[in-house]
Amino acid sequence: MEISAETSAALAGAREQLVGEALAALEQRDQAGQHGSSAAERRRDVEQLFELVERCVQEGHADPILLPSRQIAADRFVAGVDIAEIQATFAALEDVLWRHLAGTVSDERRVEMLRLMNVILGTGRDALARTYVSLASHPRNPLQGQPPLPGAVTPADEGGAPAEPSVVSTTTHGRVGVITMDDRNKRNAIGARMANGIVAALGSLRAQNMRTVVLRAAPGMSVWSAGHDIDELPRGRRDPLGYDDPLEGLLRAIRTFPTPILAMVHGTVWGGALDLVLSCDLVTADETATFAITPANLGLPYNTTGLLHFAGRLPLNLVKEMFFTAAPLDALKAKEWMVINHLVTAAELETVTFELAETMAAKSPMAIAVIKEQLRVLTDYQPIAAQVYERLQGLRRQAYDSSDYLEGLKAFAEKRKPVFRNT
Ligand code: KGJ
Repeated sequence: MEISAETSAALAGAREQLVGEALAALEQRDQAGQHGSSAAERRRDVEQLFELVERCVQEGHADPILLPSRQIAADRFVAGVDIAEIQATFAALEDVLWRHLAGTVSDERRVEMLRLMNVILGTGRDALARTYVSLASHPRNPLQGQPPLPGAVTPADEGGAPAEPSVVSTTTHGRVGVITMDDRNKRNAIGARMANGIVAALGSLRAQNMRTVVLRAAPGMSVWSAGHDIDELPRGRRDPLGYDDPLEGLLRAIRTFPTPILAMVHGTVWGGALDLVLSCDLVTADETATFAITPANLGLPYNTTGLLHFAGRLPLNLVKEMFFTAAPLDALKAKEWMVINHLVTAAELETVTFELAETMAAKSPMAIAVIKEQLRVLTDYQPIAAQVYERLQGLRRQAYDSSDYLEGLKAFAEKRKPVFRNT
C-alpha cells in the first residue's frame, strides 16, 4: 500500500477519538488560564485542521493546508485574536496525531509516514506564523486604524504581492528564535508597523516554544534602529509616549516576555530604540554600536515609566548626561557603563550572541521566566502618590503642548537643526 493510503487508512475512523483527545488537551490548557475562545470555537478549529491534514494525507503532499492556514492566520489577525491560540490548537492536534500514527502504521513504513506528516504539519505551522507576523508588520495593519484587510490574503513572503514588504521576519535555530528588523528606508524606525510586527513575532516564537529570542537588525544595516518613528508622533495636544503608543506596547511585551530576549546590536541606536535595547534582558554588541537618547533634540517630554526604567538600569549621572546632551555613547563607554553585557568584534558578534542564547535556552525555562518576572516587578516598583504623578503629567503636558515640541518635529522633517525658544 502507498504511504498516503496507509496513513489515510490509519486516520479513517479515528477522527472523533483524535479530535476529542486534542480538545481534552486544550481543555487542560484552558484550566491553566491560557485559552480565550469558547468550547464550540475550539471544536470547530480542531475539526477544520483535522480535515486539512486528512486532505493533505490523501493527496500525499502539503498543498491543501497552505492557503487555508494563511487564511486562518489572517482571520485571527483581523479579529484581533492572539496567534498563540490557534498555534496551541495546532500543537494539540499534532501531538495526538503523532501518537496515534506512530502506534498504528507498520514499522517499515513509519519513517516515511513521519516524514510526510512532518512536511504537512510543518507547512501548516509555518504558514500560520509567517502570515500572522507578515500581517502585523504590514503597513495596512488594522491595528493602525487603517482599512481592514480584504478576505483573501497573499502576504509578500508567501508569493503574493502586497503594496509593501514586511519589516519584521522570524527564523528559528534549534530553541533560539530570531526576530530581524528590516526597514532600511526608515532605518528601522519604530512606528506601529514595526512595533506590532515585533510583538506578533514574539507571539509566534512563544507558540513555537522558543527558549531564547535574539532581536537584531538585518545584516548590513549601519543603523540598528532610529528610534520612534517621528512621523507617527502626535503633533502636540496629545501625549507622544502615552500608554497606547505602539512603542510603549512593544516595550511592555519585551519586558513581560517569559524567555530571555537578547538585543544583538550592530550599528547605531537612537531614542526609543535605546529604551528597547535596555528593555531586553541582555545586550551583545560590536564596535560599531553607539547609543543615544534624544528627546531633547525634539523637545519631547519623555514618559515617566521610561525614565523610571532608565534610572533603574543605569547610573543617574549617565542617564542625565545622555538625556541632556543627546550625544551618542560609543561602544567602549557603553561597555564600561554596562549598557552592553558583551562587546566583541563584528566578526564574532553572531557567534557570541548565539552561544549565549543557546546556553540560556538549555536552562530551566520555568526558573528563568519566574526570575525575569520577579526582577521586572522589583525594579519597576515605585510607589508614587496620585497627586505627584498628576503633577508630573501636568509638567509633561506643558512641554508637548509647547511651540518648541512642534519646532523639534518640524526641524526633523525639514532636515535642519531646531531653534528652541523655551515657549
Ligand atoms: N522617524 C522617522 N523617519 C526616520 C527616522 C525616525 N526616527 N529616522 C530616519 N528616518 C527617515 C529619514 O527621514 C529619511 O527619510 C530616511 O529615514 C533615511 O534617513 O528623507 P527620507 O528618505 O524620506 P537619513 O537621515 O537620510 O539616514 P542616515 O543619513 O543614514 O542617518 C541615520 C540616522 C539614524 C542618524 C538619522 O536618520 C537620524 O538621526 N534619525 C533620527 C534619530 C533619532 O533622533 N531618533 C530618536 C527619535 N525619538 C525617539 O525615539 C524618542 C522616543 N524620543 O523621546 O526622542
